Amino acid sequence: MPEPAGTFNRRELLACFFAAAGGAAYAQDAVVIPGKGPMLLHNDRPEDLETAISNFNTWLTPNDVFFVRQHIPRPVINADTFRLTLDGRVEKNVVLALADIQKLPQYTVAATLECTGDGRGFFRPRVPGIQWMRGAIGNAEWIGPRLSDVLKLAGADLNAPYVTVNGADTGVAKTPDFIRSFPMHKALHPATLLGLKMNGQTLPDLHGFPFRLIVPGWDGTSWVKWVTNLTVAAEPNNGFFMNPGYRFPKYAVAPGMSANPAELEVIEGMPVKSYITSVSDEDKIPLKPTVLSGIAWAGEQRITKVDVSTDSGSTWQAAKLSRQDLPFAWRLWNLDWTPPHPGYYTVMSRATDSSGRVQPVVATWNPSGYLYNAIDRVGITVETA
Ligand SMILES: Nc1nc2c(c(=O)[nH]1)N[C@H]1C(S)=C(S)[C@@H](COP(=O)(O)O)O[C@H]1N2
Ligand SMILES: [Mo]
Repeated sequence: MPEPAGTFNRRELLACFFAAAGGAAYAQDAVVIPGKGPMLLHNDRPEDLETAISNFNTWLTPNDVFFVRQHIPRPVINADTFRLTLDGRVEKNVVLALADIQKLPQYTVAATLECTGDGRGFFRPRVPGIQWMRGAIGNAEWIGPRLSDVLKLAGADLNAPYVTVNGADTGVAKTPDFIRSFPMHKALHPATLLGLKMNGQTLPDLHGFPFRLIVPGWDGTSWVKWVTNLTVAAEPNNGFFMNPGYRFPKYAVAPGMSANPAELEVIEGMPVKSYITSVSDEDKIPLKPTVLSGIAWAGEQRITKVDVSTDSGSTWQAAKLSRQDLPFAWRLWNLDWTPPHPGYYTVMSRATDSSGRVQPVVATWNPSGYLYNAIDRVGITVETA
């Protein structure tokens, strides 16, 4: 059996281990999750699985190594009896089966899905919660009908301000039901889908079979899996996962301090961010010409530039960006580099987007550890061949 964490570097593993020592459920032994390849295990019930950085060298992230995030145990789904109910501000309540969703015109959207807590493990002081490092993210091609076409089947009031979405998982013990609301303008966006397929395959159970929301450019929390209810509403849902969950301070708070609840805002579009993926911490590479490469993304914006430094940020060089430049999907970048001499190097990547946002040197600390997006940094040793 493959070592599930074998492709993680020591820093990532240690962070995970220390997080586990802090109380989170963590199995030391390899657990094989059906349908998944080697992943870093944060929790096994429900499954919270992180992708190893070495899987980010391709534009599409294969389904079997795509990260998984669940708050409550995964529902048991029977495709034949699964139903989606549309209600609230609609002409008539409608109950739909999988076949009804399959009959609608199908669209393909490539989009990066990133958990709001991706990179939480980097925040200092530490923040409670899953200590994701770089791997709570992936890029996939999603296929399904537009959410707007689904809403129209019930004669939804498209001027209503919100759509509330519930999935088949229900609350257990102290964890409430996972319900999210989002503004009608995003629900009606042509790239917002009810996804049936992921990278050409039927949506896997772990990723929301029979269908999940695809909300390009927005944080993973909005991408509700196993959707059972769409409610057209005048007000956003006020359950735990909308308030106080998944909110970000309007004004930055001092690290370690709490935020004023009245100044917490719902998270929507994601920030600008990049990773170095061709090398990881503690790698040793030979003294010869090499190619540094990685990925960059920016929520609802486009990536316009990635700068790379091989001297701890003293000087920067523009990397080459892949020609493939689609909204909502990450872009690959690379830079030819000939190390001038042997020794230790700190390699950094810094992305800029179409709205002028640039990755910060220090990510904005916040009490829930969301939206970590500091300049990426990897320490490697160049050895005389
Ligand atoms: N029904 C339901 N949908 C959900 C969740 C959940 O717990 N239940 N988790 C959300 C969060 S926080 C994230 S980051 C993404 C993760 O999607 P993935 O597991 O397909 O990678 O699903 C979202 N959709
Ligand atoms: Mo998430």
